[in-house]
Amino acid sequence: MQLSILAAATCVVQLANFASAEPTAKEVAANLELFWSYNRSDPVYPSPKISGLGDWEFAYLKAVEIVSQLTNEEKVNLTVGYSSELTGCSGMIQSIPDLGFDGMCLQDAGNGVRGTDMVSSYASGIHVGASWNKQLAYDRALYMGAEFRRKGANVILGPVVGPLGRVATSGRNWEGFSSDPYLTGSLAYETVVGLQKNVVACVKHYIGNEQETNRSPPGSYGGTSATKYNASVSANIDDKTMHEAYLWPFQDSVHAGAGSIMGSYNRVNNSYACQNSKALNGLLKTELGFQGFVVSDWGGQHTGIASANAGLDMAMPSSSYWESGHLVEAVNNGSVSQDRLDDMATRVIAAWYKYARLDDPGNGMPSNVLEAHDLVDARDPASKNTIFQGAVEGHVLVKNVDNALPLKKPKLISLYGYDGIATDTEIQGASSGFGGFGGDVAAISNGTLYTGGGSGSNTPSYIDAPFNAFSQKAWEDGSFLSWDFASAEPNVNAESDVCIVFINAYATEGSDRPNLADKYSDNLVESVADQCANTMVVIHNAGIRLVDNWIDHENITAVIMAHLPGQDAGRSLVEVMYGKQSPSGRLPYTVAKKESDYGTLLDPTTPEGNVDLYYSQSNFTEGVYIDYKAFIKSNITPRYEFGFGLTYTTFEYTDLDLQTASANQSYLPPDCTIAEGGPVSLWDVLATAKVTVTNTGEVAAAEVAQLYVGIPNGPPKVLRGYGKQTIQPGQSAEYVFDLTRRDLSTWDTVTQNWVLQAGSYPVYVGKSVLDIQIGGALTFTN
Ligand SMILES: *[C@@H]1O[C@H](CO)[C@@H](O)[C@H](O)[C@H]1NC(C)=O
Ligand SMILES: *[C@@H]1O[C@H](CO)[C@@H](O)[C@H](O)[C@H]1NC(C)=O
Ligand SMILES: *[C@@H]1O[C@H](CO)[C@@H](O)[C@H](O)[C@H]1NC(C)=O
Ligand SMILES: *[C@@H]1O[C@H](CO)[C@@H](O)[C@H](O)[C@H]1NC(C)=O
Ligand SMILES: *[C@@H]1O[C@H](CO)[C@@H](O)[C@H](O)[C@H]1NC(C)=O
Ligand SMILES: *[C@@H]1O[C@H](CO)[C@@H](O)[C@H](O)[C@H]1NC(C)=O
Ligand SMILES: *[C@@H]1O[C@H](CO)[C@@H](O)[C@H](O)[C@H]1NC(C)=O
Ligand SMILES: *[C@@H]1O[C@H](CO)[C@@H](O)[C@H](O)[C@H]1NC(C)=O
Ligand SMILES: CC(=O)N[C@H]1CO[C@H](CO)[C@@H](O)[C@@H]1O
Repeated sequence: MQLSILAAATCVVQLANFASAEPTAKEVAANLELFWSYNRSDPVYPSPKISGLGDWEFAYLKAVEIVSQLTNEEKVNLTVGYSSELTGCSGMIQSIPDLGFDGMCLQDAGNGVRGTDMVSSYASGIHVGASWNKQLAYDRALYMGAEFRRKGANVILGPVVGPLGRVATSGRNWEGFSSDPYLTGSLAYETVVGLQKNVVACVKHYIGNEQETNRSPPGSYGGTSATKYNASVSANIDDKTMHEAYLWPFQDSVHAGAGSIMGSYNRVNNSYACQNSKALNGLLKTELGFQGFVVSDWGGQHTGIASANAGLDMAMPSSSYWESGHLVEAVNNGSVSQDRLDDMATRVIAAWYKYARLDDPGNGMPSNVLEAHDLVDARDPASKNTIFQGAVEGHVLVKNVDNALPLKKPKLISLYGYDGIATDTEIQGASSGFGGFGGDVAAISNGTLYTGGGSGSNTPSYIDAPFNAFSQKAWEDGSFLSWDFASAEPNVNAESDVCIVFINAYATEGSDRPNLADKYSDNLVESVADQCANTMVVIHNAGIRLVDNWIDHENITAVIMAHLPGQDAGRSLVEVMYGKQSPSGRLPYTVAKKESDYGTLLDPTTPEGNVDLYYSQSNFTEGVYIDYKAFIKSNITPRYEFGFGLTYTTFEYTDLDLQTASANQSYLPPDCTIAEGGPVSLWDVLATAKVTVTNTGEVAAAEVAQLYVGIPNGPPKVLRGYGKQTIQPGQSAEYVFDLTRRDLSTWDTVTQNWVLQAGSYPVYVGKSVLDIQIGGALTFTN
């Protein structure tokens, strides 16, 4: 059937282009700046100015008023970080006291305040993804943002929505929510809204930052293994894949009102992300109508004039290109327009004004208290339950033979594995000797893994390790604990009722993971399982962890992917293992049977061949087919599919009801008014699905109902809705899924627009991408 396009093509975004000459090899050698600006990305100039879209109007007008009183030197100071030995901030912007601007503190990172005292360690991004709980994502962000604010930070350097998880071993996948753009985007939306009640959210890393290997050139800040090559890896992404996968969660973030976006280290189409005019001026500031400021990743700026003109608004942590009068001079000689500098400063002030003025930081605290300070307890006692529940809901039960779980007051419990106890020295946000830039990455890490390493790590108030929590529970139940957390091949007490092995899979910023399953941990598991008929495995995994070396062992009765729960790791695990709450986490990624099942998406691209301007190249030729879309396309059966997770009851799905929202809405010309996130009509609800889910088992549990759609000419199933509700035994709940124009559309590269195609759209609702319980179809016709 010939598919036609409905209601499209009127929203073409007009971009003003001008071309500039490409440097010759001789010019490249002679001019380093030109060398870095070498690109194969489309030029999009001039940089769109902030316009006060939507509810930005007041902040925008206020910012214009403030900026109009500044000299160019002062404006430049708003765009360049400075360092102060007095502050613990990751980045600082100077104050302008006369105008009531206190300066700004930009602080790591998206999972909790890093590197200071009196703060909390929240569950990490991957754990939030595994919880599939939007409300919990919002609540976490609300409390977390408040901690940043109380510490005097104005900008939180998170959340992470890139990497998206294209590369299975990528070192920072755990900082983001999921390998699916829809799930990631929906949780990013809630997170941005929650954070911005207190601080500016800085959504990162824009864009195509899918690997750590060769992320930066040698010698530059954040530079890693690229010792022989000139430039960082280039993510070469076609227009359709960009829109349907990598840009998608950034679009949700801008739609949520994000005040800041961080440009990534990598290149995109051979042009550095922080000077890529197509990505910044084109996609972000024109198409998505982004009103905030773009800040470079730390050291991710590689040119002065080119980056300013391409849409970078702030350089961190400092800028040899812009400071010391360089940017002022570039404005004076016309290389950068006065408008552009004004816009840079206006965007910075507007975001600060809208979300992060600390005039009244609450609790009567001074601003920028990350500077030498009296003890400031940033924690809200009311956050306790959110931190705990966030930890509970990211646990995914993947194997449970004959109801081995929940535990029923076992008499003799034996505990094994290096991950069962806290470390003997406090690791303080995992910033030293536990990741960090350029640190050696081990596959595993001593001590229970509650967060990953590098700038996305956080600082716990305490660590409740599994051993602590099981000790407490043994006291309550009168159980006896036997333990050996040190041995690689422990001797098992033959009288054990249950043996629990704690292992982990470590990952950190700065390097990609060496494997998806390490031998030491696998041997440990097998050694215990060989001696204990009721062996359970708990994995704190900072990313995908394969289990096929032992998953079919007859003595392994239960397996939990425990992800990165934050400071309440132990008690949240006990909550689930003893059935006080039934497990409700679902995998936000696909677990393969073997590494090679990920194909070319297992490992990062590494440079090969002769060194030239183009190395290393990462061609995203698989398009949108990553994670479950790739497995389904190649007809590979995974070990545990996307969306999978067991619980202690059973659910029945009935009464799927599919309605197009109004009989004629799809024929109306879409409203092309650009709001934050793109044309407003992208969020029109075109169809609604309803389904009834009944708890047919014995205990209460939360069910995550998932809706997948087959969009004509796309992957057969893409996630386009989910909901999570706790249902009592014998009770039913209705799940309602709204499908927007964007959810059902495809990106058309010719018209440069989202288009709704005529045709039939299969709809599947189920417990995972492969466990579909009920289905139907939506039809859009001419
Ligand atoms: C990258 O190149 C592809 C292929 O030419 C193009 O479709 C896409 O729009 C480009 N993206 C950027 C950001 O330059
Ligand atoms: C800009 O920042 C520099 C470096 O911190 C400082 O010395 C200078 O006084 C500032 N200039 C203005 C005009 O505020
Ligand atoms: C790039 O690397 C090559 C080979 O190491 C070296 O000869 C060349 O000078 C480098 N170019 C730049 C601009 O750093
Ligand atoms: C303008 O000034 C900048 C900054 O000093 C300099 O890099 C650039 O070469 C100058 N351009 C011209 C055309 O003079
Ligand atoms: C874990 O700690 C033990 C004892 O301190 C040490 O021997 C071992 O090398 C550590 N292992 C790792 C992976 O750091
Ligand atoms: C399972 O555990 C029992 C001890 O309870 C042991 O005798 C048996 O060999 C184990 N099975 C395997 C396959 O190792
Ligand atoms: C990536 O694509 C470019 C342009 O088509 C091609 O020259 C290059 O060989 C490809 N690189 C890899 C590693 O496939
Ligand atoms: C069809 O569109 C018209 C014009 O927008 C509107 O008044 C009418 O209510 C719509 N009909 C339905 C069934 O939604
Ligand atoms: C190879 C290529 O496409 N290079 C482009 C680099 O950017 C300039 C504009 O800055 C374009 O004119 C070139 O075509």
